[in-house]
Amino acid sequence: MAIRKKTVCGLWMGLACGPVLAGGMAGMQGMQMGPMPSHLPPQGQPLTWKAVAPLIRDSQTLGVATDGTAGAGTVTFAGRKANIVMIAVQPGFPDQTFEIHGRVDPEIVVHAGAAIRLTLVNMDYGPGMIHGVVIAKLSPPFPEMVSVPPGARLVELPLEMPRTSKSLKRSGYHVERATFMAPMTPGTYAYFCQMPGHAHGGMAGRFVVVR
Ligand SMILES: [Cu+2]
Repeated sequence: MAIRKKTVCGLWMGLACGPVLAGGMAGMQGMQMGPMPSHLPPQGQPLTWKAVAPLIRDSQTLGVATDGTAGAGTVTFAGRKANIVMIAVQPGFPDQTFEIHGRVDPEIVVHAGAAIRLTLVNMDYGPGMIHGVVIAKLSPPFPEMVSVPPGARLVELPLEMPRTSKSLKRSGYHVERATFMAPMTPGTYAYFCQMPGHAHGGMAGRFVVVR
């Protein structure tokens, strides 16, 4: 794990659950939070490997992944409902990245007006390896501190603590999820981690809404 990341996260450890990092909670107002499945504990409590394993499998199977000529490929969610499961730093993948279908920071494609359930599993390990995700009408390059203009945010999953142990199967994992509607107007948005420095360091990708 990169020293730079540890430094950044360590500095901001005290803001782990702070809502202000990506521009405040204004975008959360009116957002519907999806209920957690009944077999999972309440949000904020780490999940066992047994509980989180189906989510990791969903991340690798839901949607259709394609490889482009450049970049990390695309994962397309067809239809009017999309169940998107993102992993923050899946073991074996680079630091400060999101994984879906085993692709690093892929472009995500959804349909205009689709009902989306977005889930983030933090699989990173180590002091301060805290991650969240915001989807907003922004485009790179991202500064160290990303500011989201009012009205630009589609959804925000709060920052989640790292996994609790080096041992994958003995560890506890934090999971957050939310439901939201994709915009009715096609366009290109961005998803990114709101931890200071992470989007700047590459923890970001394109979120494309198509008709
Ligand atoms: Cu992050």
